[in-house]
Amino acid sequence: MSQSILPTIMSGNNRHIVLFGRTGSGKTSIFDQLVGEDRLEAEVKVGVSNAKFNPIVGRCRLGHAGEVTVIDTAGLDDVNELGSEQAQRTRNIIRRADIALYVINIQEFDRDARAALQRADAWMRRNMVPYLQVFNRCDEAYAGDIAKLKLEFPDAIFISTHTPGSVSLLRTRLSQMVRALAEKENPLVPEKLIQKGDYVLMLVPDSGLIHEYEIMMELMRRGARCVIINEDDLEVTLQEVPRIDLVVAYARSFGKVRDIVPEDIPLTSYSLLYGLQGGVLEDFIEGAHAIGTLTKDSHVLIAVGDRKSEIYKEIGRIKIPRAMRRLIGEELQIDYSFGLDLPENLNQYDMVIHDTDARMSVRSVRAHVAICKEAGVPIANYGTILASLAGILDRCKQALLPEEQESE
Ligand SMILES: Nc1nc2c(ncn2[C@@H]2O[C@H](COP(=O)(O)OP(=O)(O)OP(=O)(O)O)[C@@H](O)[C@H]2O)c(=O)[nH]1
Ligand SMILES: [Mg+2]
Repeated sequence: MSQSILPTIMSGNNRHIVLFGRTGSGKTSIFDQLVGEDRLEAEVKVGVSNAKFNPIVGRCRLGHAGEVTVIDTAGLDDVNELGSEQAQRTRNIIRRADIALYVINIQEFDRDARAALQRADAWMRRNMVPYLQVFNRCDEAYAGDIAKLKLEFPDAIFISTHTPGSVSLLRTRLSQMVRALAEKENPLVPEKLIQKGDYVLMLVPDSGLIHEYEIMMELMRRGARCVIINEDDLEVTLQEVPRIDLVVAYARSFGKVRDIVPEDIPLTSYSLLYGLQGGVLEDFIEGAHAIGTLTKDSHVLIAVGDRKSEIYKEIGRIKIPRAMRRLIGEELQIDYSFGLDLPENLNQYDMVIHDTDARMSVRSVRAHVAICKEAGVPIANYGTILASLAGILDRCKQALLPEEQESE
């Protein structure tokens, strides 16, 4: 599969379930049964039915949990396998998954396979991917062995693709897992940020609402009253409207807005709200603090999802580099990466700044945060960097993550 197909299959709002595991464990057999029964669309068969090098994608309906995307990957004998492009690609797919299935051939569950499972387990936890251990080929195993393993791995599922009905057990389990994900999801507007009847001032550009619309609708659903204005009208509106409980601005206008909006009115941005929803805002805030450690010899990477996006052209290309060089030194080296994958050589950077692209799924953003954490490189997004450059990072943090809430 060419790299360019990956973004297509890995974006979109469907939940993604990835099958991975050692060679011959039965991933493709499980994939065929999950997808085959209720196939809604033929998979992207680029390498023609060969998952050796190409992930294969299909869709499957999981009862109440709705439609999910299922991805079959090539055998990966050890999740920590280095050096191979295929292993790297598989890891990147797993990192973006909502749920991963680690498929184990129960017949070959020897010491070596156990050690591989432990490494996979540690890796999955580090990358924050919910996963399920699937012991396959149980038709060939002794009942006593299965019973022992069930005690040892109480959360695992034991199936066989050769036994009719076995995969429906897996479907049921997956459906539960998918529904549990939805329950854990953060709301787009945090519970305590606004109350019914609050007045929210929303700054929007002349070009009209696009992603702001989603936040506005969420505010309205929660009973807030939204006043939508152009940035130039901020000062006069603040005087005319008797009460404002929240201001949602563009992070790029923080520099202007911070002096106009009184300190006691919470101030935030669209990108900060999206970061909070994705569960990565705290990481981004921590990453943005690293600005204070940069010197003129530092090396910064701006990771951009879509090089054609207006936000990148305005913020990533011009505004942030200019402001950072003014602060740190003209010599500050800034590189760019494009697309869904971060470059391999992350270690050489002192900081990664993540593009705010609403088309990039929460899954991808989380994966990037996990990858940077693993590499020990601070990662921020446009919103937190712009807040930091405007000197209001703490103020923005206080609005969305007030101290007293953290201990709850
Ligand atoms: N007895 C038995 N054989 C199975 C079962 N599931 C899969 N197999 C067989 O195991 C072999 C490998 O299965 P695949 O589904 O291709 O395994 P895979 O994990 O996709 O293999 P790679 O893609 O090469 O890593 C095939 O011959 C399958 O027919 C099972 O539940 N019981
Ligand atoms: Mg296969």
